[in-house]
Amino acid sequence: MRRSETWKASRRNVLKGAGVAAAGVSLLPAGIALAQGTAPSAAKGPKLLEMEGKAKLIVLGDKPLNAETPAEMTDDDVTPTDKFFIRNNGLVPDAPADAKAWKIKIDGEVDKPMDITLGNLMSRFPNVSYKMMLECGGNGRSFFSPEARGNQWTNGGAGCAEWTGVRLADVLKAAGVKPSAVYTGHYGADPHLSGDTSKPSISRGVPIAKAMEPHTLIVFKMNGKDLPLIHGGPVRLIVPGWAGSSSTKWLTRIWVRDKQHDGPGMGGFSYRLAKTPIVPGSKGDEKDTVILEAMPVRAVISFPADGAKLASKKLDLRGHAWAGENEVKTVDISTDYGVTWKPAKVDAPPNKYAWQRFTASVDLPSAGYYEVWAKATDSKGVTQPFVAGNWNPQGYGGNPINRIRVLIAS
Ligand SMILES: Nc1nc2c(c(=O)[nH]1)N[C@H]1C(S)=C(S)[C@@H](COP(=O)(O)O)O[C@H]1N2
Ligand SMILES: [Mo]
Repeated sequence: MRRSETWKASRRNVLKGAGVAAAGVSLLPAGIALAQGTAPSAAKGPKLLEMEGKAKLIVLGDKPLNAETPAEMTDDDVTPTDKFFIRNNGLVPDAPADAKAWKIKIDGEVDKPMDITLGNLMSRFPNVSYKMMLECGGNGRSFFSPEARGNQWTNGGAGCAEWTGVRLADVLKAAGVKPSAVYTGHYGADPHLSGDTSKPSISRGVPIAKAMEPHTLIVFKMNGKDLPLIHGGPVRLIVPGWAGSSSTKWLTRIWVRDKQHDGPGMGGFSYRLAKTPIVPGSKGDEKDTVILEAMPVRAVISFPADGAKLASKKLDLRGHAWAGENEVKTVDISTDYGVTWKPAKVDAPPNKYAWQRFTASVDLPSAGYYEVWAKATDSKGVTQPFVAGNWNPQGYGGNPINRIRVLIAS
């Protein structure tokens, strides 16, 4: 049995403990966090998703629906569709009666604007499949102190599925990209939260170079099956390695722009980082922000579960690590609160933008309480900080070292 017994009275209590995140990452020592977890208000625990075809993900919000994958549910090399996180900004549109007749418009800075059906798209352009990360820009937000605005993702706003589709570059080349093209603007069919269908719930885009990258796909299959409605079916974009918000679900239009796109989700503090560090908790100035593009380096332990009670001092640790545009070079493990580190074994990714499995054999010196920390370093030498740094009002880029707690039976 892969899942380990949980020794805490209730893991949920810990999840809900005042500002204490699931993986125990907090400014407080974990022992204190556990004690706080017994607060009466915490007794209810997180709400778990009840949806056909989906596992019991942790619901972060109902309207719009947002749900994250608990770390111990991320142990698969390819994230099964039922375990994949959900992030919506608006409402879920109705499923079309005929998926193949779904239309996508390509217009703006192209020689031959087109309206192409999904059926045509599938047959006209080469179909390709890659295992690629999709990660919400807000993943890790809960680790910021003071709290940043938005869904309090721990590390579960990320997954690596196998996506099948056509290259956006092939479609744009067929439309003839003009030299004036600098950015894309993406639109989906989901109604705004208000129910107003004339107002996009979100409309982001990417620089034309990222749109033309051979891994940026218009996708119609997830893990070999028709893309489910909740994940943007029948057709969506996957812009791998970058904030998930540009991977538009229910894709209806790609507007090729002669300037940076300015749809909802491009301005204000949305998907933006502070250009120069600002005081945590301060208001900040929109003018001093830059667009969040690639996601930062992160390792997440998938086995054992946080709070596992283990019989042996020797544990076989597993997890995944990824790094936006870059490859993960090393993952290091510490069992003494970051004083000493030992390298884990890191597998090569099956293709660019896939997460990488790491494994480590950890020998703990005695029975009792331990924390196991995992830290990834990417091909550029960039590693994870001990705490979420570079605070910004909407909490992007929070990627502190991953921590789990284990209790070794005596
Ligand atoms: N049309 C549309 N596309 C969207 C969104 C949305 O609200 N509407 N959410 C985006 C965000 S913020 C993320 S992180 C991913 C989540 O995709 P998933 O729900 O399949 O995990 O979809 C992106 N695409
Ligand atoms: Mo997102």
